[in-house]
Amino acid sequence: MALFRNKLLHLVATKQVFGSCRYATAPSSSLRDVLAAQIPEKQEEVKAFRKDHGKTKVGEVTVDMMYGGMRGIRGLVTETSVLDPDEGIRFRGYSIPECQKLLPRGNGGTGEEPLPEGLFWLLVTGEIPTQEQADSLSKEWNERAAIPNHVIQMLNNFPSNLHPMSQFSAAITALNTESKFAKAYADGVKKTKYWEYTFEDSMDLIAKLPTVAAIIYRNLYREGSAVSPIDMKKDWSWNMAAMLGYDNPDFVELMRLYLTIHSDHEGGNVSAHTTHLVGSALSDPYLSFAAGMNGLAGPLHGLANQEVLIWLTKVREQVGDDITEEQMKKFVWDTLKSGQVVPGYGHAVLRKTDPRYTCQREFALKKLPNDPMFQLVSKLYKVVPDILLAQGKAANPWPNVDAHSGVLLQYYGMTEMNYYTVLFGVSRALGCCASLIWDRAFGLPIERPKSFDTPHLKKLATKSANK
Ligand code: AMX
Repeated sequence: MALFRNKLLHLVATKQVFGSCRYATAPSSSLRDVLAAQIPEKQEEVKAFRKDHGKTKVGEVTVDMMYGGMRGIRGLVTETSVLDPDEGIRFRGYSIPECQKLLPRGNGGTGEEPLPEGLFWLLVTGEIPTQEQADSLSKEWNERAAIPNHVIQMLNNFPSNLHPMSQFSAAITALNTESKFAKAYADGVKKTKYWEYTFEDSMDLIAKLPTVAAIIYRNLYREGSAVSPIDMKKDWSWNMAAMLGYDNPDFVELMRLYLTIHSDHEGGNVSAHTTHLVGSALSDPYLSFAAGMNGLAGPLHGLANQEVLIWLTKVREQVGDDITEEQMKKFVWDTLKSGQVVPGYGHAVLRKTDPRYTCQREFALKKLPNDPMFQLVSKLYKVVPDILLAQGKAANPWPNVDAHSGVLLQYYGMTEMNYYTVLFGVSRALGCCASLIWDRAFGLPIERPKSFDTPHLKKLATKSANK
């Protein structure tokens, strides 16, 4: 019976039963079932592709690329999203404005922004979910949200000077007592079943993160006050806002937008790549994602959102809100001359304003047009790109996602800048986990690129140049 059901689901998913009519019956509201139906087809597709093109060259590697952070090397397969230098991110082919338009909405906010549940469904399956499918994920995550006592105790025992990101990463590592993948592996599960346990762990991990994040927040900034229990009627973002102690419907909506847009940025960024790399050793999803979070905690990556607010606060303290364009320019130049980067500007791949910046700016224009900090961010947008161009170093003078996010959070009362990267981390779990599931479905091997020392590389380069 189960076999027949899986076969039928497969036929429905591959449209062999109902032709162009996508769902002649109600679509399955189980993400696992939809995925289970897709995987065999995708495995066959990749197998055939590799058979035809396994030896086809798709790029080259130069010496500069090797010393230059592997920039531009085509070396990873990530199904969930692709980043275009000019256009920005597309999640499974959909731009951010398209996601804002097409993905299901939630209750309890203002209904303007998409549910991250819908985005996760899209990242995993490549399909825009129905409202029912997105709601089923909210329900499932609520059911999986409980975290074990040893993690709560560990968080409660951390000293207040331990950075929230260190607490977050440590808690995720310790959550691996719950890993179904690790247990199944120890029990000798077959490789073809790895994805199922990775899926289970991913769903559990995503479900548990808002509670972990809320405990850290309350311990550090709300005198250790108790986190309210998960409300089964609320979605993931709404529950998180409530657990953090924020009930403004606009903040709930902001959380939905925030958790959607920070989720994924193709495979090469530090957090996604690290999660994938560590996962390739078959470390369970908790260990893999915790490693990714240690990368997100770097100031050139996710910590930049904290750095931006610290920097903006300095501007306000030293010059005030009525800062002129000339004063602003001087402040930016002083930052550069002191050898620091302008946080929130530049990107390794993007060459235009980050659409994640743009959609946050649109949110701000609607909800907080007169906020002094937002005005400051807008003034910066006018002066920084020209200065970075004049300095002539940064390949991309335009703002990235981190230039804007802190400003929105502080407006609703979340002024604790050190905490901002934790929210980024909660969101990034969606992309990293969706990718891990497909890594296991494709049976990708342990990652192990070849490295050389400089003498070997010189020999290789000379040989290549003399050919
Ligand atoms: N301010 C000052 N200098 C900058 C700069 C900025 N915002 N962005 C790049 N540069 C400098 C680099 O430091 C580098 O200088 P160097 O030659 O002296 O080492 C030079 O310009 C060339 O760098 P690049 O090729 O343009 O960038 P990259 O790919 O090496 O690095 C990034 C990309 C994001 C790390 C860099 O632009 C940066 O440091 N930006 C500020 C920090 C930030 O906002 N990070 C968040 C990025 C998004 C994210 O991951 N969350």
